[in-house]
Amino acid sequence: MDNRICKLLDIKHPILQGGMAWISESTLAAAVSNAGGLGIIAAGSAPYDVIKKELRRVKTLTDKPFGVNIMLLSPYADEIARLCVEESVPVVTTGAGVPSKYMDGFNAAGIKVIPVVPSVAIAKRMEKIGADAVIAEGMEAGGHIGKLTSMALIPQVADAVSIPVIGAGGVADGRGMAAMFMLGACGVQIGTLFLSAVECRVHQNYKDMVLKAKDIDTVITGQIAGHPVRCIKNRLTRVFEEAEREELKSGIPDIKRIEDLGVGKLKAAVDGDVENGSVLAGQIAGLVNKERSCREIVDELMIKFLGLTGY
Ligand code: TUI
Repeated sequence: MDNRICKLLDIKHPILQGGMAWISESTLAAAVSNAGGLGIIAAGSAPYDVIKKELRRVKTLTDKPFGVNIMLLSPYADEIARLCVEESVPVVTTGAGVPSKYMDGFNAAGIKVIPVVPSVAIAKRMEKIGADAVIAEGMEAGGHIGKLTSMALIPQVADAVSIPVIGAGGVADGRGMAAMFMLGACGVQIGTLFLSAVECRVHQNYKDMVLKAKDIDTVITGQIAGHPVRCIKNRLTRVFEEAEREELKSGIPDIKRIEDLGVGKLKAAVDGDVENGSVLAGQIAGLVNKERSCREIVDELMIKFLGLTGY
């Protein structure tokens, strides 16, 4: 396939697996890379040693390119960036910030840098600091999100930058992938669909919640604290809803109270407490109904995508 993302990353299919904190580890990343996409290990808020082990392991499981996602709000972001350089990771994606201070190190190590962006202005900034591509992520996505939908964001970013644009947020089949290409993307990043993969080692309770979710089952928590996070409705999201309503009514919202409600809650869900934890997932969860291997997922995405676009 004559595609800018495949050429840039030396991969067969223009499909990146989302870097989902606590979830995207070496087994999942290697399975996606072996299927011809780009598997990504999410550093999340894990320290150097944990991710070093994951990097060593992924290299034993695949000889294909893979990536590391650095969550820039992590207290360990500096050491994870250094680790990526030391280990000559082929690709780094970033989330929740601008990776300016790491760019010299990444460039010197020949690492391809692909930040996630929620707006045109931030996409332009990423191009200016030397990003190789951007992932424009619509608010349909799971986890920490921006304000714009994929439909509005992706064509505007595609017009504003010259580097390749990867579309994320709302893709779980070949139709969604084709739509992203119509909007100007030349690759997709997919998270929620890979939660259902056989090789995804998230707790079965989390997987089942995604598999059972319907179209209207995700909500956004933490909006008034300035950290909007999309997750599947459960006891915790109802607690958030009530607390946010109370704080807004008070006139002087206690932001810390809202922020504290989310602390440690993703790990709780990943470990199986899907009622009191944050079950991060995108709006497309309603389309994800069966567990399959990463190879089956990637192959089906590509067959449908190619059938629709005639690539
Ligand atoms: O990062 C994500 N999704 C995530 S990260 C996560 S774990 C977490 N932990 C603590 C607090 C919050 C989340 C769960 N889900 N997606 C990529 C993403 N990046 N979405 C939005 C952005 C973003 C936002 C602002 C990227 C750059 C940006 O720049 C603003 C600036 O000036 O720093």
